[in-house]
Amino acid sequence: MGGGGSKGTETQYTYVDHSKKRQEEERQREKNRLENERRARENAERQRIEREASQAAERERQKFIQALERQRRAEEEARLREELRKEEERLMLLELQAKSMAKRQDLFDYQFGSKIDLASFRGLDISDVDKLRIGVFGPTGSGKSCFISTCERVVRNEDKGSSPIATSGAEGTIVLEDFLSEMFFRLVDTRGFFNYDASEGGEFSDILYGRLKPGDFIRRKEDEPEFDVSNTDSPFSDWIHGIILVVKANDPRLKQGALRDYLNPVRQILRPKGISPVTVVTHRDTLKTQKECEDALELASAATGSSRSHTFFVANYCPDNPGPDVNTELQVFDILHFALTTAERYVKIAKQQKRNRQED
Ligand SMILES: Nc1nc2c(ncn2[C@@H]2O[C@H](COP(=O)(O)OP(=O)(O)O)[C@@H](O)[C@H]2O)c(=O)[nH]1
Ligand SMILES: [Mg+2]
Repeated sequence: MGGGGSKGTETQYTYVDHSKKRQEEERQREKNRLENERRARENAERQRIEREASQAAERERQKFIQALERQRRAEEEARLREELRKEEERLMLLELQAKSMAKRQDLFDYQFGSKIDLASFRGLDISDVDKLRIGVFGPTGSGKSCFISTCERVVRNEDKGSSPIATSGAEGTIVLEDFLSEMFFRLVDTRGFFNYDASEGGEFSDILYGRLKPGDFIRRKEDEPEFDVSNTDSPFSDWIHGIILVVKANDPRLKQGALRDYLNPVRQILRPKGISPVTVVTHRDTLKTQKECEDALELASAATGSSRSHTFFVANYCPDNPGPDVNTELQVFDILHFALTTAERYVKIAKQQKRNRQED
């Protein structure tokens, strides 16, 4: 049974050894796998480097954009600050200009007695006070004419004054002249008292009591006699009622105390009369430090006998300060206010003295 039919078809097996080939294939696969892994790693690494580089570039770009933005904002803030500063400056200037305009109007509206209270003149005859004359005295070249011219421009709000200003250092004023005659007060320009001596003492009194009149030549020893100064007293309104003494901030005699000696006779004449002078210090622009400025005011006050509260700097309009300048305007209005106040006080004293004499 079984096997009979298959007797003739015996299966034959041939043994073929494939193991070497398989090993080889296996090795190749492993090599390929490793190669692929290596490539993948390299790729990943390259991508990582590229990613990091692009991230760094992006960070740099962002930094740059932020820096630009910061700069733009800083510039914008600076521009706004500057605009604000300019606007504040403009508003401040407007405020000062309004103040100056109001003071100018006050000066035009000025009525005698408004500074020290008209009531204090009760019982005194002031009917002849139809003007106040403020004499402007000081050494030649101190800036008297320049100061008067500055006052004219400030009061009239004009571009030009009319007082003759020395340009060569020589004496520019040889006549006694009233300026701002349209106002209740006038400023009287005088010849400089450079070499003050006894004859000038007489001249000073002649001016104070109105014996020297506007337009009169002030006679000096070296001049030809022009006219005789009468010794009779002139009307009260022709007297000098207030005094402004002008000194130069950089006058060397200020430091040496020589100006104090030089002005001593002026102080001696003014004190018993009851005229307290207002002092104006010019040429402030020639001083450099705050200390120099304070010293100049102190020395000027000592030289003229004005109290410190009646001693002022003024920046005269001159080639170095052509103006108009609102600060100069306010300085001038301040000075004129004090000059008018002291003039009213002097009128009161003079009128009281007159009444006392009459009562005696
Ligand atoms: N730098 C400067 N120069 C001034 C000032 N005031 C006056 N001056 C000049 O000083 C010189 C004498 O001025 P002036 O008014 O004629 O003197 P006065 O002799 O007292 O009448 C002129 O050249 C003016 O321009 C000032 O405040 N600063
Ligand atoms: Mg002069």
